[in-house]
Order: sequence, then C-alpha cells, then structure tokens
Amino acid sequence: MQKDKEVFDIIKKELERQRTGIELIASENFTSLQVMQAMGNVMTNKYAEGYPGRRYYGGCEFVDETEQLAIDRIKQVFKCDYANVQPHSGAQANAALMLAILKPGDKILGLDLSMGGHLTHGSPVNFSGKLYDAHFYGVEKETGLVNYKQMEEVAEKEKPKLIICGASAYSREWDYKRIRTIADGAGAFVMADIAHPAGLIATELLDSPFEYCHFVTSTTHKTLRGPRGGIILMGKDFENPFGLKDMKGNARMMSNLIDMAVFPGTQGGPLEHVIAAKAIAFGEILTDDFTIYSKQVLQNAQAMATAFVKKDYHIISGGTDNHLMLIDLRNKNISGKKAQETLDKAHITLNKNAVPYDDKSPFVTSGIRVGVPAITTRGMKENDMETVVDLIDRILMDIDSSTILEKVQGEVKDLMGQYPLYPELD
Ligand code: DSN
Repeated sequence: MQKDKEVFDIIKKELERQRTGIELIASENFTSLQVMQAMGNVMTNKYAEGYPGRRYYGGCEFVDETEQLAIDRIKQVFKCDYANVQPHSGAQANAALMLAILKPGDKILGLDLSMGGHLTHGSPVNFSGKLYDAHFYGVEKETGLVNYKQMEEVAEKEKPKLIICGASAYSREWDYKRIRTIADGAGAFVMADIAHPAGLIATELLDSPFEYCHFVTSTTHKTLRGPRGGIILMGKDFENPFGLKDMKGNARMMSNLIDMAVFPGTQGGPLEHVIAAKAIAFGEILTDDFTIYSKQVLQNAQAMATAFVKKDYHIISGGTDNHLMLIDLRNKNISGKKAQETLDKAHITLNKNAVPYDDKSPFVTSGIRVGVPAITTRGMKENDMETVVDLIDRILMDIDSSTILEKVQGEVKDLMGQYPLYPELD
C-alpha cells in the first residue's frame, strides 16, 4: 500500500510515545486493537443521515446492522430503554440533549467548572453558557464534597429547567436520589453526565444514575475504553412534557425529540465507522474481562491515593471512590502548570487542574488530576501504583534537577517496557 510517509512517521512517533510513557490523564485509555482497527474501516465512506431503518440515503443496510448492534449492546450494558450512539463526542451529546429539552435562555444548573465541572455544563465560553442562563453549585471548602445544600438553594431560587450532575475532576460518588428530590422540588429535569465513571457504573462498581436521572450522557473513550465518541441514554422513555404532537395527533416520545436533536438538530452524517467500533467496545464491556479490568481500576486508584497521602500530598476530599484523584499542590509549593510540564519531560503524562477555591489562574492552577484507567489497561497493579507515585514524587520534590529528571526518564522507560502496548503493530 502506498502510504503518506510524512504522516505515518508522525503516527509511529505517537505510538512510541504512548508505549514508553506513563499515561495518567484521567480521561484517556487504550482501546483494544479490534476497536482501533474497526475505526479504519470502509464505513467511513458511507453517508447515513437518519437512523437504522429510516435513512435519507440508499445502501445503508450494513451500517444499519452495526448501528443497531451498538444500540442494543449499550442498552444491555446499562440495562436502559433508550440509546442514541451517534454523538461524535461527549460535548455533542450534551449539546443535543440540551437542544431537545431547552429553549435558548432557559435556566440550567451545573457544577462550576472551577470546582471540577465541565465546559458543557454552563461555562460562559461554551455553547451551554452562551445559549442558556447558567447557574452553578460547587463543592464544600472543608470537605471537597458536592454542596447539595447549595444545589438545593440555587434550584429553589432559580427554578432551572435542567440540573446537571457529573464532573471531569470529582473523585466521589453522586447522590442521584437527593439530586432528583431537589429537581422535583424545582420542576427540573436531571441529566447525569457520566463521561468519566461510565465504565465503573456499567460494571456496577459505582451507583447507577438511571433510576433517578431522566437523561444520561457519556463519552465512550474514557473508562468505557471504546473509540472516541458520545452517547445519550434514558433508563425509561417518556411522553414529552411539552405537549408536542406528531401528525397523527399522538404525544411525542422523548426519545424521538432526542433523536431529532442529534440529527438533524446538531449533527449531519453519523460516523458509521466509529459506530462500528463502538459496537465492538460495547460487546467488550459485556465480558467478564471488562469487569475484572474495572475492579482493578478501582483497586489501583485506591492504592495510588494511599501512596500519595503517605507522601503528604493533599487529595481533594481526602481520597477517591472512582478512577481519579485531584491533588492540591499548594503545600508542596508547586503550581499545576510546572508539575505537568516537568513530569511531561519524564514521560509521565497528566494534566494541571484547578482545585476548588483555587487562587491561581486556569492556565497555571494549583493542582494536578491523576487517573488510572490507561495504566490499568497496560496491566499495572497496586504495587506499580506505589512505584508511579514514587517517580512523580522524586520529580516534584526536586523539580529543577536535571539529574533526577534523567534518572526518572530511564526508570519510566524500563517500567513501561514491562507492559507492552499494541505489539501486533510492529
Ligand atoms: N477533556 C475531558 C477530560 O479530560 O475530562 C472532558 O471533556
């Protein structure tokens, strides 16, 4: 095959980077080879606007099969009644869901970005904060836990149409029952964005939001370990409360409104090659191996948190219930930015992150976010977590030392050499 050498050489370098580094970005993972290879299949050539059995183009019989398989499998994974597997990303899933149930100017209530929330939960620089009237709750300063009292107070005062729970940098369980009670009191819908802990919810290691939340959105590439993409789910479909009727005068179902909000509302042709890869990943989630993997994610996160605490690192909320932890570096006198940049040089990849009540700008930050899904996929276990924390600590405690940096670089490479990644690609 004729290959664009310039691009393929760069891709090779990226493979080498992934192989030799310690990947601690909490939102990243390594797909199986079959998931990755399915993304490079002929379905990328196909236009398929619409849904299985009701498309705007001919020749959709096979993409119908894979998309239906993806829908059926993810419904089985979460034991839910409705799934849309077309969103190109988590942000697209959230945009479509909001388009389905809100009008511009409607009030929404989400976790503040600076407290661990997500851009699409109302940030002023995002569509969600520009199109909708966004209000926020935070976490308690003393405990680092979601401030449900504040959520309730803001909900009572503002009467939002949608309350969003879920975060990108929050390490604790959510009280979905309590959130639903607050929402019922305010007359709001509840959406759980489970992009981060989805794999742990799928394997019933964390609480399920489906009983209490009207809508659930997620990415597919974090703890779910699928291809890059998004999904929208509902535990139970329901008649839309806006009184919309179809042409025969029947009340419209919510699922129909959401489907329409994805296509034609916010997207055109679905990425059917990625949807095929989603179907494969969702099949993998249904296996015992994935449950074993997810249990190891939790054990590794616990081991890592313990190792950090032993070395006097301040984990927000004191620990973790899921796959990640947020570390406040102020007692170590290092900014998140400096930590990220220096660790990067040692091939330890993570991201700087604002901590609640941070006094530094989002470009500098006082913290780092650390997650274990990717290194767990590499095969690492609890004892490796202590080694990883030790490597991080040696860099951070002597942050300007090139001798330590060089030494750790070598140790990182040796360590990761023990955990091969995609050997089939050689
Ligand atoms: N960028 C993702 C994360 O790192 O959590 C969220 O969209």
